[in-house]
Formats: sequence, C-alpha cells, structure tokens
Amino acid sequence: MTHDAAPELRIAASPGPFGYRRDDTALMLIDMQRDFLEPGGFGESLGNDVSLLARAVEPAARLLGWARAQGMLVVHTRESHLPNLSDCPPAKLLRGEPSRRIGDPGPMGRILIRGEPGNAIVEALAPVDGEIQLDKPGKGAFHATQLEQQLVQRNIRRLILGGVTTEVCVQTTMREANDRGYDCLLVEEATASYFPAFKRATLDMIVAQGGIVGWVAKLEDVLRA
Ligand code: C5J
Repeated sequence: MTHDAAPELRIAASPGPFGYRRDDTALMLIDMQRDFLEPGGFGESLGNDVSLLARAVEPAARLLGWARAQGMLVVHTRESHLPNLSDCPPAKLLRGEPSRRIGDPGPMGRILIRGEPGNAIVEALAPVDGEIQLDKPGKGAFHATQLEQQLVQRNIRRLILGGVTTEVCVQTTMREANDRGYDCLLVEEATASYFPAFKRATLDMIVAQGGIVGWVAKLEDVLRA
C-alpha cells in the first residue's frame, strides 16, 4: 500500500500530533445505541445513570459531521446478540444481577438483541448509506466480526474513535486495533462512561508511556484539522 496520493494531515493531540490521511483513516463510533444511552435499556438494567452518557451525543454528532465532510469511512458499531442468544456466552448472559438480562423483554424490545428498537443507534447519529454498521457480540469490535477484513479491503490504517463506554467497549476496541497495527485516536468529548473517573483514567492510560495505546485529542482540535 502506498500513501503517495493524499497529503498527511495532523491533529494536535496527546502525547503528540496524530497524523492521518482522509483515505486511510476511518471514524469509528462505538455502541451509540439506545440500549446504553436511554432509560429502559441494558445500561440502566445494570444500575447505571444513563444520563451520564448523553453528554457525548452532541460532540459525537459534530465529529461525525466532520468525518462525513472529509469523505472518511464511518463505522458504527452496535453491541448486540442474535435472537436465539447463540452468540452470547453464559459468562456474559449470567453475570451480575441486572434487573433485566440480555434477551429479556423491556420497554425498547428485547435487551441487546439485534434489530430490536433498543439496539438502534440514537437518532442524532443515525448511519447513512455507505457507512458500515457493525453488529458485535463482544466488547471489542474486532471479536467475532468481519471488521478487520472490511478495513483491510479499504486500506484503512488509522482509526479516530468516539462512543460508549470509554473504559469498556471503546477501550477494548482501541486495544484490539492497537495490537493489529492501527494508529488510534480517541476524541475526549465524544466518549463517555457511567463512571467519570473511569473515563479520566482511560484517557490517561491510553497516552501514558508515549502513547502506549494511542492518542487522545480535544474535539476542537480535530474539527480544526
Ligand atoms: C458495556 C459498552 N459497557 N458498549 N458495553 O457493557 O461499553
């Protein structure tokens, strides 16, 4: 693969500038689905205050608008399971004491099940034609999906990420991508956690040791790029 065609661009970031090209970089929005962001979904069934995630929606929408304007590939992921739960290991299904388990009926349909109303991406971030919509049964977007092949086919080598939750599916995906050789940048305002201290710790651990997992940038610095 050569990069001769497009110039290298830069985003001011920590621990240093993040270089990217429009044609080798994808925006990944992780699990911005009603199950996690709205009352009655999986996030609330685990005892979380889902309003804490709402603050990431508007920044993520601005980031999405920027990526679309740049002509970048956009990937939306959804944590979801098949209706018969054959892709949900007992260790996940039975863990904890949620008020509703994966597959149980709830006000937005069956919890975390593919195609149910609660599994949809929130309206402000709704995918459009040409964007990848990836259903994933795990926390990481590379586990048990075709994501790697889809990125390789399109010569994608770098990922700009937002989504929820910072320390679970976002960080897991970022670490999976890091091990596969992708440069990854997480946009601070476009990600959120039910535990603000976990978000802060995740941002810190990504950039520690010279960016051992990747880069973190402010939204304004991305939009300026
Ligand atoms: C969780 C996620 N937290 N998308 N999923 O269970 O982070």
